[in-house]
Amino acid sequence: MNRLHIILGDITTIQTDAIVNAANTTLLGGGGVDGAIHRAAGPDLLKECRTLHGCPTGQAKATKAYRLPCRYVIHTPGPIWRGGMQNEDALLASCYQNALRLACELNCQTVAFPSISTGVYHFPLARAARIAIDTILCSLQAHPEIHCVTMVCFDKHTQAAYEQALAEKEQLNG
Ligand code: AR6
Repeated sequence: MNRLHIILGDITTIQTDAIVNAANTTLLGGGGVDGAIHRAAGPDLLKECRTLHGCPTGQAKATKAYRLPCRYVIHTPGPIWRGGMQNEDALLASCYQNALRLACELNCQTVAFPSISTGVYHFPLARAARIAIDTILCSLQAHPEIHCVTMVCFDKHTQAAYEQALAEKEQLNG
């Protein structure tokens, strides 16, 4: 059974146990997908985020989802791209790994991710997609309790990059 799906869509509309937010380290909202999630969840999300006192890059913290059609929002600040020598690859992998570990602790069976760090944080898309796909597939093996992960891409260019990364991985594994 295929447990990783790549779709085109708006993550705020996805019915799943948890959605992941590409946050910043303050966890106090921002633009992009973070702004969309806060708008759709309503002001109580920000109230709960204030109690978390931020989150380091690559780590993850969960809140309730309020008006969103999911149970939890898992907030993870991705790395800002600074040329590739500042541990960006490992930090991006940590985001996916820690978000899925937390989802598991919260008994989530279905999780949706946006393309972390490839917007305002300018992580190169193909490189980010390969890291995301590798890390998600690896984490799914470690967590059989998670039934399915959906990568929710906001535009076709992003979707194509994730599909390409998954195809490369499948080719490699025969
Ligand atoms: N659903 C799914 N994906 C979306 C949505 C949506 N509703 N809206 C945007 N995206 P970005 P980052 C895509 O910039 O690079 C925020 O201000 C978007 O097209 O949201 O990790 C935070 O507070 C892109 O493909 O996140 C941080 O300060 C992807 O989500 C900073 O931006 C990520 O783009 C984080 O930057």
